[in-house]
Amino acid sequence: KETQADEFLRQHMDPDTSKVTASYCNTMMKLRNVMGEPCKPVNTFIHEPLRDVQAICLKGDVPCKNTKSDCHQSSSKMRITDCRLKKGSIYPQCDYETQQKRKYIIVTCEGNPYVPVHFVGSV
Ligand code: UM3
Repeated sequence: KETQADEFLRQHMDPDTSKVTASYCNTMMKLRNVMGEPCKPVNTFIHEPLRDVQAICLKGDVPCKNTKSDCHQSSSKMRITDCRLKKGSIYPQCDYETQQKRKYIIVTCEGNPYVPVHFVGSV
């Protein structure tokens, strides 16, 4: 069974990509099987080395907006791509807008080893 840590890798990690094209999100959301039903409204891919993303868990505690999880914010800006579902897009034709950004990212971490399990957002 896929662990939450593995699910994070599948849904959010793409370290080897630096430049993305307009079709990146439509390709990746399918390839990584992220679309869900209904279409997942927002999903972010991170283009940084895995060790740098895992390191976020070890420092940078920040308050979470929801109650119980432990949130951690990156100490530097990271290269990310936000995939946003276009208006009127209906499953299974999930059509995504691709937006490349450099922002601080916030993740929740769990387990031993203590690793990212959810992407919370970027600031
Ligand atoms: N989400 C992103 N990027 C954002 C905001 C939200 O990927 O900027 C995803 C993360 C969550 C989901 O999925 O939206 C609900 O917040 P996850 O828990 O599977 O990572």
